[in-house]
Amino acid sequence: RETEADLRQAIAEEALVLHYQPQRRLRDQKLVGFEALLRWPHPTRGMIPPVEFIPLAEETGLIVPIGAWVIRAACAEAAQWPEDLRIAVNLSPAQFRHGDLVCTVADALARTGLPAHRLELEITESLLQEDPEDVVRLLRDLRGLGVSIAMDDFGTGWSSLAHLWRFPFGKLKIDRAFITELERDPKLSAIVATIVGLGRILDMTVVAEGVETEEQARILTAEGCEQGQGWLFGRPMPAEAARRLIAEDQ
Ligand code: G
Ligand code: G
Ligand code: MN
Ligand code: NA
Repeated sequence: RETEADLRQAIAEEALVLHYQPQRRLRDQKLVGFEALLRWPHPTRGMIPPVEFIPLAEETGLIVPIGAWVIRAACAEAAQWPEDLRIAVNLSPAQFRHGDLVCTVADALARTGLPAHRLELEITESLLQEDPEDVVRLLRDLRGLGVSIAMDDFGTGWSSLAHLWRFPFGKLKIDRAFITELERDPKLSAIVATIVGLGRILDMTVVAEGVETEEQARILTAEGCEQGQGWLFGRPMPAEAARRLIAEDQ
């Protein structure tokens, strides 16, 4: 198992990397952006996935410097892409508790020259469970910079609908759990249709996560879901592969 010392060393050596997973418009499969996903290429253990070290990073507070690096690196990469492509970055609750997140984001945009509207920050419902008023204030400050805020893993968390009323998200990402069984259970089509309807009324773009089959994409398109992300459209890939995909897609 990796230790705090290993992780500190990885940060010091700038050994962490970002992979990028494509997001597409369902109607015509047009590339609309990528989600940045953190990876730790370990000298002996191969590529360590984030589920294995983000909990450690959160416990130790290392997620704050790691998260700041992720924001900066993702913005720097996206600044090289065509102007119509966005970059989505995941945020941990700890990043809201410590450090100056608004300054970190503003600084990353200023340094990389990425226009704010091309950056999307993904949060999960667990964040809003903590201290809703403080968090909502911070989210408003972030939005004040011109970035958009997406609710990740939507539908699985605690009292989801209350959050939609509390804060104007730019995007709702329907959790993979709802998409996986979409072909087998019509109840799930109804749930997806309801989320899509909510998104339309509240002016939030709805994205389906974990789209793996053509049939899932077909059902989602029929329900009016706007965008998809998942293995059908592309796995998370290194920056150079993402650049090649962008070039092929133009
Ligand atoms: O590809 P996947 O195994 O990459 O990601 C697993 C989980 O790790 C997801 O829930 C994702 O939100 C989270 N994750 C990936 N990259 C980051 C990151 O840069 N910061 C945070 N806080 N979470 C991340
Ligand atoms: O941030 P979030 O929790 O949404 O992280 C996305 C996670 O989902 C990452 O671990 C990513 O590798 C994974 N993922 C992305 N697309 C698919 C997919 O089509 N199927 C499955 N099983 N996992 C996916
Ligand atoms: Mn995410
Ligand atoms: Na998610």
